[in-house]
Amino acid sequence: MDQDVSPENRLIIVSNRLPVVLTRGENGSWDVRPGSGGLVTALAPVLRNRGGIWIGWPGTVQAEDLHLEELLAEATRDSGYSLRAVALTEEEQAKYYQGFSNEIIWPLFHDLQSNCNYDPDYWFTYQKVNRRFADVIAENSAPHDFIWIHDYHLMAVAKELRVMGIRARCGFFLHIPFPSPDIFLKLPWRFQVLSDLLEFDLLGFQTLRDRRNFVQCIRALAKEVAVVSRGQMTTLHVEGRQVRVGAFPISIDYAEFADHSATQEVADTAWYIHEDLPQRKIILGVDRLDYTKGIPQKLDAFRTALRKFPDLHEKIVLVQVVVPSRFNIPKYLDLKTEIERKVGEINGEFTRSGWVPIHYIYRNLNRRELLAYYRTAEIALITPLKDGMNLVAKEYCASNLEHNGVLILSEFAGAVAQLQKGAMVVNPYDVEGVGRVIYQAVCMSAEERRFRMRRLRHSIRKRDVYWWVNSFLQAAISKRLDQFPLVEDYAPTREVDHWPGSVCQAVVHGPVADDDRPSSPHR
Ligand code: ADQ
Repeated sequence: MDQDVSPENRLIIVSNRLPVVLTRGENGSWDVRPGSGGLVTALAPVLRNRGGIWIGWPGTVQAEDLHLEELLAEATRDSGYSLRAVALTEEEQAKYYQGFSNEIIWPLFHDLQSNCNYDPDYWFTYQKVNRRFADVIAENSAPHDFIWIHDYHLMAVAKELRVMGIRARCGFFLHIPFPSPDIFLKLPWRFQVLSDLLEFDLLGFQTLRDRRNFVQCIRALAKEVAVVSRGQMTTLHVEGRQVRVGAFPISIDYAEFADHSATQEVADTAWYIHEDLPQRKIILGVDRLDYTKGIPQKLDAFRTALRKFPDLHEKIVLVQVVVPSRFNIPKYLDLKTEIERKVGEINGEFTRSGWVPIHYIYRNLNRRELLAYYRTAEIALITPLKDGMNLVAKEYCASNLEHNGVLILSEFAGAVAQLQKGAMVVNPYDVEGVGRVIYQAVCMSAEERRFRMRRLRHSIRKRDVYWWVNSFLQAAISKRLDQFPLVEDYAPTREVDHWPGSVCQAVVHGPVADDDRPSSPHR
């Protein structure tokens, strides 16, 4: 087995945001806290103790504001990896992050083209900022490192590295969906974005559907590229190079969710939640404030269920948690207003003494509260209009220790590919259909609930976040996670199933220490 521990064989993760949140206290001093959200949840545990580097934008601060390097070193003192900051001006943030990433690529790749704002200045700044990221990578990497770039904010980084003469292997994982050619063709910079992506050595997508969409775009727009598909992997032949393209469905640290949910503090919190809602079944929604998550449609479906099935009255409560996100973009503020108006209307129509049908929570929950809701809710209602994966669906199942929960899941969430056999799959646009499924879920027998939930938990346990990282690294560089150098001696291991079929080792970590969860760092 190749146990190459050369310091040059490190894993370098690059994402828009560093996995920390910096906030300024009242006395002007800075506080550094670990971040949360899909990407961090997935990657922080697996980098731990591996001497890698994470490169990203540190947050709201300007680089000159503080002793950034010192603070970042302090923040990762015990983490086993180091952080390097990419400094960005406010204008760059506005045009590259809010602009190109979140007003063009985000809506377009989620099939919501009418939400796009194709400002040419955004594209110009996007390229400039991708170059800045490439500069920081170039300063911090060595030829044999593996550079793993994350998400749609950084699609041009490999191209910029190649222009600088950096030849280190680069992989890219897209956390959001990749659209079909009909939609992708709308992008004014479609040729440049595709050719930038072709500079990576490995391209990873969430689902086979995303991979297929990407390959179809290549066939339509880059006719000189030869496409060879074999088994799970497609290989693109581009000017004498090979670019491999695969589907790697991201997942969660299943064991950590299951273990933490089993703790007394979570059980106590769950008990109090139900104690306050006696005789009610809790239907839980947990979504970032985002128009892709289908929150207004979900509320309409809930209203339909209450109108059509009066026997549900006083028996169910929808707890809708909305996690604040992207406040600077006007569409998000409009969405918040729309959600709050609908919640008010529905509660106004149905509330009676002792029963308020919707409990609306607009804030970050701490981890204990979130797990308590997962653990105690009888039904999870997860109905995005489109979603790369949706980790909440998997977290809910991992935390459902009593096997009595029902997962209602949108057919447009990436997670459905893996979870369709145990979940009740719905079309989020079909409010009557979702209303009916809510009713069926409430009436479902204990036996069927148990059968479905066992299936769901089994499939998530089998393909957890370690499986995901191992699959990607194996495809990228024929290396497993445990073949990266350790900076500490101890590393308890356990076996995980490995894609595409072999068995390998993954490190078992302690609970993620992020009790007070700030908003997602890469969002
Ligand atoms: P997101 O759009 O952020 O991620 P999701 O996959 O659901 O969506 O992840 C949300 C994360 O936030 C979960 O890990 C959850 O635990 C956390 N969270 C939820 N509610 C919270 C709360 N109230 N307080 C604090 N944290 C909370 C993007 C893509 C997804 C893809 C992920 C990972 O849009 O489709 O699944 O990346 O690739």
